[in-house]
Amino acid sequence: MTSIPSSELPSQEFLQAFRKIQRPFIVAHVTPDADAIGSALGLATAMRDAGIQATIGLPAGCVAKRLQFMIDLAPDTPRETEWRATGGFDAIVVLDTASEKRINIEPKIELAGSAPVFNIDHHVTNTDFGLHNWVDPHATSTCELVARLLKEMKWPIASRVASLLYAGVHGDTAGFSLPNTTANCLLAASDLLRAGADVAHIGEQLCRSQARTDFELLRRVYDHTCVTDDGMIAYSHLTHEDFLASGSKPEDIDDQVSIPLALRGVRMALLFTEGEKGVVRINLRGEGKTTVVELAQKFGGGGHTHAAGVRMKNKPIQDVIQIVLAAAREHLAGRG
Ligand SMILES: [Mn+2]
Repeated sequence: MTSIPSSELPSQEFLQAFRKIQRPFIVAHVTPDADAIGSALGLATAMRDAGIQATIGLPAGCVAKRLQFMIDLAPDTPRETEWRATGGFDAIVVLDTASEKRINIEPKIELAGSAPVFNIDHHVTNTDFGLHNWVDPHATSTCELVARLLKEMKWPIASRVASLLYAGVHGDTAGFSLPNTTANCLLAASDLLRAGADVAHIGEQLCRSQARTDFELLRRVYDHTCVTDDGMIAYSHLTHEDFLASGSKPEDIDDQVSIPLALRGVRMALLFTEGEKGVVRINLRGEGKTTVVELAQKFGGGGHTHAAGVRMKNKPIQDVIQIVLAAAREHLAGRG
């Protein structure tokens, strides 16, 4: 019988400092996904349940329609739309965010004064920007890390917190189906179920609750999907006009790259979207042994080994497609 390796915990120094927090301001990354929302709102709610005055920072209008259900799981957890120097916060906890420039609150933390920054993340490209850093690139999700942290702190996990964290683990593993899925992640999910995570509700909300506008956007992703002659790379795009015509917003782009990735034999999928005029976002996914983070970094982006992202400004979307596709071919051929 193989034993399951114990999950990594933060350093003792991190834990000691974390235990002293009384009034944290908790933030995550721009265009928050299920893991960003789940970890930030889950941790804030759990800390409040433990008697700590936690507040989450979340700009107005940044949550995708399909993830609004997560906010509704903990509607009473206090939220601020921007950093308030007058908030009297004694710590800033940054979750699921690879670098300071990706923080989802203005102004960025360098303006926040003397409060220490705790950086909890699983991005392999994390820059260790905090005073206290806990980065575990082997974790599926930041929600998995928060679940470990809550267990270590011996704080109770209420069912709504369990649901928030479960949603993040589900989101970052595409329902426990990506190569990042580990035995430890399934154990963490099991703990969350025991704590009352509502699997059916989360599954329905994440997988079977598309708004008509999102459905219309997906139709266009299918319609625009192309495959390279060798069948290795599938890619699609959404122009700014596609967003306007479908009634969708930039924050509604989440995992639509899974559509080109779903084609048999495809090793890499790319989705190019111009939700915001003049800015092309690229979502990259690798299947099996194909990693994409190096390709993303080549264009100034980052993320995880098999799931990464890039933003490119002031270039027509068709030019961006040609440039990135050429680099993707090189990368797959082992020359990139
Ligand atoms: Mn994540």
